[in-house]
Amino acid sequence: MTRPRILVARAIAPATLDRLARHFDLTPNADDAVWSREEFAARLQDQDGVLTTGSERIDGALLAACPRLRICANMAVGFNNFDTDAMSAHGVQGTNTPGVLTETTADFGFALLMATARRVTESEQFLRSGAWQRWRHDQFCGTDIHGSTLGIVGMGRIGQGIARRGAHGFGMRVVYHNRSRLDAATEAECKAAWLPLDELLATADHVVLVVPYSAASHHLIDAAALAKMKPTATLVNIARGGIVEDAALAEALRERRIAAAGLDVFEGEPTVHPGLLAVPNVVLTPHIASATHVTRQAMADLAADNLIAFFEGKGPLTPVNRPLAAPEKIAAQRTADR
Ligand code: 8YV
Repeated sequence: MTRPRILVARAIAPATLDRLARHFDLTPNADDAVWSREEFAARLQDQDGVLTTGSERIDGALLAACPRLRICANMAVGFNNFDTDAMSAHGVQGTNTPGVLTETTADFGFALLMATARRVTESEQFLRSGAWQRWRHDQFCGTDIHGSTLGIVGMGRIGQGIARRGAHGFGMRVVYHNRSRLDAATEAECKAAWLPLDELLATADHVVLVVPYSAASHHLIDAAALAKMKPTATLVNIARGGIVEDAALAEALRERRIAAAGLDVFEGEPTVHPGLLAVPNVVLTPHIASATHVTRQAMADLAADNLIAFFEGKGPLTPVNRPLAAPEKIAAQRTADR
């Protein structure tokens, strides 16, 4: 029996590569080389599956060029890099890595919130520059976390983790906005109350974005939304670039229309809007919310588990689409299974 051929698009944990190599004819990207879209498509030509990260775009054009491909296992909970409709139409399964990064990402959301509200990186830069001469009563005064109102936009697993930290750890009043309301028991556990977005923006001392990226959430936080926030408020984005209109945010920060922002994700990352680099009242991190050793290993493992389960015929563990039956893929599966 020939083994399925799997491409790993980026460097990942060696232990996971070893495990994958026991099941598949594996092509890793050991050097973490940067591939153009064309090169990626060329490398995918003869592959049955691919392990992607959030950086590889899988769309109709790519799938049309890779007829053998049957599964894309994303090592990320977000899967806005997948055109799931095109994948379904091409009979390609998509999977993601929910659950394993929830608490780690919620921890980081809180770290970024605290660093932003209490001006941690701005004051460190001041110290490192040698500018610190003496104590001042108003030096780097920020905004309190404890006892303040936390507004969470997007109340999935990670949003709920942030709510629990805020309500139970810091005595915050928690309000949230989500397409659908949580059930009463989850609201009670998170001590969180649903609000319309406009009201949340006007009420919250700290707004944390954890909503998935989609056409509906593109530029959800634009100049008009920022204008609704308190001038003392902080904004934290650990969701996706593109949910915030970075140019509008840079202007709002420069004009102190909101107090500060903490950003782990950016429109067009790794490029960062120059207006954000120019203002002091923003904490900037390079998309690291899930970056702990344990969690990145768990994400790689779950992506691998999805590939293994799929090719063992057990079905994917954490699917993100329902592929339509594609006769040529089924024929390919039968051939591979022989
Ligand atoms: C990943 C993420 O680090 O899981 C997600 O959706 O944004 C991050 O945890 C990134 O997408 C790499 O795959």
